[in-house]
Amino acid sequence: MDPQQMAPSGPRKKRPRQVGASVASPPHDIKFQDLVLFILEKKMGTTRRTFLMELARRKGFRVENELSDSVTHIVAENNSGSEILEWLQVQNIKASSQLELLDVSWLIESMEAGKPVEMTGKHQLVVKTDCSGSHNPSFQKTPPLAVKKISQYACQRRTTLNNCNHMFTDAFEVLAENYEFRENEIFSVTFLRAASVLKSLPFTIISMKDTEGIPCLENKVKCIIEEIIEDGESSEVKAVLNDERYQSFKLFTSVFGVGLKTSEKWFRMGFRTLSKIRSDETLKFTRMQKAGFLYYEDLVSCVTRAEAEAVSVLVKEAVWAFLPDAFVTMTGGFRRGKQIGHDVDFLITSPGTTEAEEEQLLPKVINLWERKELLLYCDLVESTFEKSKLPSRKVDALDHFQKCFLILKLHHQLVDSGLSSREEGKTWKAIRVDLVMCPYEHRAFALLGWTGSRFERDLRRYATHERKMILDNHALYDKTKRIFLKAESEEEIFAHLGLDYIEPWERNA
Ligand code: DCT
Ligand code: MG
Repeated sequence: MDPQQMAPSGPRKKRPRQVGASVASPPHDIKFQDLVLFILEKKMGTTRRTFLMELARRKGFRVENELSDSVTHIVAENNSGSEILEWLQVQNIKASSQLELLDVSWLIESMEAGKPVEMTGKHQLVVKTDCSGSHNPSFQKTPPLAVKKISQYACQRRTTLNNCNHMFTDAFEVLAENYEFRENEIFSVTFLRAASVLKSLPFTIISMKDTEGIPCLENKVKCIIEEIIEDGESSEVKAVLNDERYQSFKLFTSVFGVGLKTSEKWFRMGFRTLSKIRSDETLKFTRMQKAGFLYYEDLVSCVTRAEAEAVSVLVKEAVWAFLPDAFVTMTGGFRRGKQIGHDVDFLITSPGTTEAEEEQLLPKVINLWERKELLLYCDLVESTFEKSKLPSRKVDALDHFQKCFLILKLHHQLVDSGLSSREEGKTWKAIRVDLVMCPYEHRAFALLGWTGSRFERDLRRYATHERKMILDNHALYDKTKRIFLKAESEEEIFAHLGLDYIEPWERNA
């Protein structure tokens, strides 16, 4: 199917539907127009929150699904005023207009009374002010707050692994991948950006009203959201999942070393299964693809955190055998708190080493593993660092550090003390491991880059468009001042860019 045909051609025809109310519940009359409530899920839990929201609505209260400008009161349970403020800050919501923080006891009493009861000190949640040196902590009334706009840049949003919008983001990721397979980068990026922004939301979208004010949601994206809200699924996503080309590309690219070009070729030749490809004698495979087929089962089954930790021990042992002062940091998805990954990424750097020592480390490590018969595949890429001084303008470009792409043999007994049950016979699992060696003065930039995810690309986009700076895995260049800005830590890079610091586990955009 042509990518153009895959795109929805315009807004979907609408069915009569309640706008603004939860799709799951019938509309209720609002009796108390002056109050707009938002019930905080934190420490309360989804079930209780949903129950209270429904009950309050039935009693005539206006309860919003999300925190918006119109909200006048936040209702929370087991949270102090400071905790709510902290939560608001994490959601990127800053203080500015009038907003009250109330304990759930006020809502319960009000519902019992059938009308809002007076808000007294016992209901109002207070925020501790700075009380340094004082034995008598002073309190202030809830400060004014207002909802801050959600940024179009992922680097200005906090995106943890706690995704409340899986239903939508999974759909967008399928569509983005399909467009990528069809080399339609624009549409692919549209859906990836949409997925990224929804992952940062602290609430689940349950009506189209919830999408108001959210950036990166183009019309074609909103059509899919609307369809999922109404029907529980998207017909376009369903069609893609059943599409032969999508299924084949998905299968072919699951082999290490197989990209879009090879997949296209195999698809055109009429291949649909890996077994047919493997057994075809006319096909030529690269060394990478041969390894990909050889260890296919192991490599498609994701790397667990326990396996990643076991690999980390191996890497540290090997690196420290040659450079005892080296820093070895697990980067990639595991540094962002993920429990599984497709590989394990490590950044290695060492203060006070000569260039020659640095250059020799990865070859020595590889050699050691080869002697120990742990090396199943290795591709060492030499550093091209000196040749390019300026940060790259290409946001997707590879960096110039020396690195190696490996497949290591990880013995089961090294993982979880070998406790978990395994298939009989084979005593190890093949694991993809990437090692990057970077000069010590560039470690902060390399760490930021290799921690990922797409977040990092948005950080570069932000630097270019909002700060007239160029950021890459090596450096940050200020085009206005024409200088490189040094940084010893990731925090310093954020500060140079004028951004609030975002922790690695908040970078799962
Ligand atoms: N990276 C980079 N430059 C590249 C390739 C990758 O800076 N040319 C960064 C981005 C993410 C990080 O390195 C690790 O890459 P992956 O392992 O592909 O991603 P991941 O987030 O670790 O995901 P997974 O869990 O699938 O390994
Ligand atoms: Mg990784």
